[in-house]
Amino acid sequence: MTDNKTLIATPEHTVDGFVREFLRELNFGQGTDLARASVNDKYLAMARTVRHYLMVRWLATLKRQGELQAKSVAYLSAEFLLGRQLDNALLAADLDEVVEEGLASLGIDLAELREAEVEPGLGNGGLGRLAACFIDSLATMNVPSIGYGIRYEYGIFRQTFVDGWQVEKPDNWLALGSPWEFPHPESAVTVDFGGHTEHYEQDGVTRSRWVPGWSVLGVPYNYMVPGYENGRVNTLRLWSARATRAFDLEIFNAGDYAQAVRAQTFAENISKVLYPEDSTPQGKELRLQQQYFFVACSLRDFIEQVLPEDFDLHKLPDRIIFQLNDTHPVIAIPELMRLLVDERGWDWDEAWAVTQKCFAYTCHTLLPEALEVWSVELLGKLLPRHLEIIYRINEGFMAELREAYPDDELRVRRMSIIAEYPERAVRMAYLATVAGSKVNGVAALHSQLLKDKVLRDFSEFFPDKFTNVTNGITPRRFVRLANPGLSELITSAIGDGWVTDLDRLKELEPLADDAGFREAFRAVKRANKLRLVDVLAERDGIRVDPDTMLDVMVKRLHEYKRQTLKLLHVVTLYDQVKSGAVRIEDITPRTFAFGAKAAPGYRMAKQTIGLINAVGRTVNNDPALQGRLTVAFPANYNVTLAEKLIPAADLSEQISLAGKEASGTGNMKFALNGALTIGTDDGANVEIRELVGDDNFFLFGLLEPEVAQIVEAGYRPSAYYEENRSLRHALDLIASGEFSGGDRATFEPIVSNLLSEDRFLVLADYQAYIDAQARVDEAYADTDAWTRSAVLNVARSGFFSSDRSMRDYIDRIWHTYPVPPER
Ligand code: 9GP
Repeated sequence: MTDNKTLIATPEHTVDGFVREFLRELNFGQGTDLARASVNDKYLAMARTVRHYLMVRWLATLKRQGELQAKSVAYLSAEFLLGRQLDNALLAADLDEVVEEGLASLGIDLAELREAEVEPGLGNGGLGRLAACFIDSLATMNVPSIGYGIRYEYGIFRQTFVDGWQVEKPDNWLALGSPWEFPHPESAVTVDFGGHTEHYEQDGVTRSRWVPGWSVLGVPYNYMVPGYENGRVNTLRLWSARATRAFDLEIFNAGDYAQAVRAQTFAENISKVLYPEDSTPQGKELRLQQQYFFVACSLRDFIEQVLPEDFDLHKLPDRIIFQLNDTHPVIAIPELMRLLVDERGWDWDEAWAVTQKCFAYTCHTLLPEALEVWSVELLGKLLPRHLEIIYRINEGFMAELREAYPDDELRVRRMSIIAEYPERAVRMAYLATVAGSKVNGVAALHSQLLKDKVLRDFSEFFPDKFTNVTNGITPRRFVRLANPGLSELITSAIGDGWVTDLDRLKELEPLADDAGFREAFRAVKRANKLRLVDVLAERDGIRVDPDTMLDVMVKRLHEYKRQTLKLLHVVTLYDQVKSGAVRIEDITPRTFAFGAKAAPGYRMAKQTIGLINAVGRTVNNDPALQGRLTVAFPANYNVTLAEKLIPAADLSEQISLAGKEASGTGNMKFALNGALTIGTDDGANVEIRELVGDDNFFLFGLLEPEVAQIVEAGYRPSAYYEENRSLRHALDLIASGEFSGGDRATFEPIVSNLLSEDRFLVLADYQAYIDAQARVDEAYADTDAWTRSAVLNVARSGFFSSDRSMRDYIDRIWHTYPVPPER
């Protein structure tokens, strides 16, 4: 498969081969020798060496893709939350043993070098991690595809706690260099902004052109996306913003050095930092710049670099489908129209026909406030031609609607891409729905609610556009790598085919009744807990007792996810013991582990973090509770920590208010690693419960239609407070200053919000949750039955592989075909 004349062969897959290559990298790449090398030197040299083993596959993949010109998927996503790269690369190249042995022969500990890798935090949470799982599956399944996104110089902030309050620190992940990226400044693309539009006559037709006000350069950085042991390496291309030369030279020549530097900073700001969601309005303009920046680069790249020079763009839908990951990349739609109509001189209608076939849109939310809108004023200022194009798309759409609903002007206005109130604004989800070939939700319930509620008018008008693809997670990272003990156990029982065919986990079902297997399964869980105990001690100075039930809630901090509900459970237990209502010996020893970042501008979420830490301080320092109840809240939850926490968990908390969590993916990771779920009937919990069975899932809480009814009837949270004694005690305890050194003001906003508004019905679900937790305690007491349920969770969760999600996208939306590499 290699071209002998121009390709250097892959280094020998032996310990000696690796050591030779590693030392060469250390000497020639890092410019040092073994005696002098720092840990970072060794890490960088090792990572580059590992890269060499994948290089030939990467080049071969690109060559074959170029020759075959098969239809590709371009996954456009503002976030790719990759996690550490080293282990994934070692796994893909089947190199871990060789590298470990080779390094050991030089007196180097692979484990130490692993810790030198800084995780690229280029995403906020589930949405970005999903994108990373999807590109892993696409590579493993040999699907021609490319991921396009932004190379943020600073990823999601590093969370620290000061007196229990969240303090954000910059995530300077590139400070010591990243060995996994390949910059290509020579292939930079120019992206324009601002200015005005002009209209002119040509051959009797009015045409438009954009006269931009300023430009920046987009420099591509390529990352390898290796398939699992299949000889394929796909590409993730992330764009970094630079000042154009013309831009700064002009000013520089005029002698204003400071201004030239300012201009450069201004341009480079575009890819400077990942925006935490719910951020302040000041960030909005920059965010729109980021969105347009990366899709403009990506479309240009695909059309001008990936496609052959003479390609007839009328056939574009045969070569590409751009999957829009949420609304962030939706501005790509008017951009493609502009490229075809203004730059290539096409008719509007022929451009529209092609564009409609090139995009599909995934919606990831049910919260109306999370559906992006851009004010017409801002869009007009930054992208004047795109605004005109959006108006024209809307005109055509409105005309169609008026024809379909001649007597229903209200409906027509409701469906307009342009909102009139509270300000004139473009509704990006509507634009994506009108222009996209398909619209999908990310779990069965979510897709149904999109059709019935959020986009109801649209699903009536375009009944065939709407579909579902339930999310998934990659079993390579989240089982095979994160849980080596479980992986070995599974493989010893059913062989290793499950890594790429997760449905095969079903073969484990009979083993749930095998006492020996259950014993081995428990031993794995315990080893994972001991591993976590070490990690938390080392990383955070937190002590965890491995003999307690590990009850975990890790996810972004948001009111709808209801971290407060879990906290009320902790406070209730504390209250019961302190008041003597329950004897400490009668409480199941539990460690309550939290992991969550709050968006810096989201006050209630930050308050909740403060409260979790305050309750934790009190509970952990109370001698009466020692060893029975512990709160562990390590700061800066990220993918690397998730990989240690999830395999150790006994109980997975998925307790969002029904109808609010689009899917969740953490819920899938826990089930696959043998934790039982306590959860509401929400998002993908619904499908998890259906598959693992009612007996192996602790369901509680209001159902989505009940929530709607209660809200409609006028929800009064204080009524629950008045009627429920233990709830009243828990809230009163928080309000009394018990957890804040007697200061009643500190957590007053949380309590008063719960009592007066409680938008996510925490109080309404409180008793059901407490009762379900009592069922958990009861079940946990029967160790064997609990293990049986845990094994069944693993055996029945194969559906949640992101490989299956990819198959569903291919069948329902993309209609592409795998192209296996030449062997
Ligand atoms: O909140 C959803 C989460 O439920 C889902 O699992 C994830 C991936 O589909 O997307 C999240 N959505 C966002 O982060 C923003 O829409």
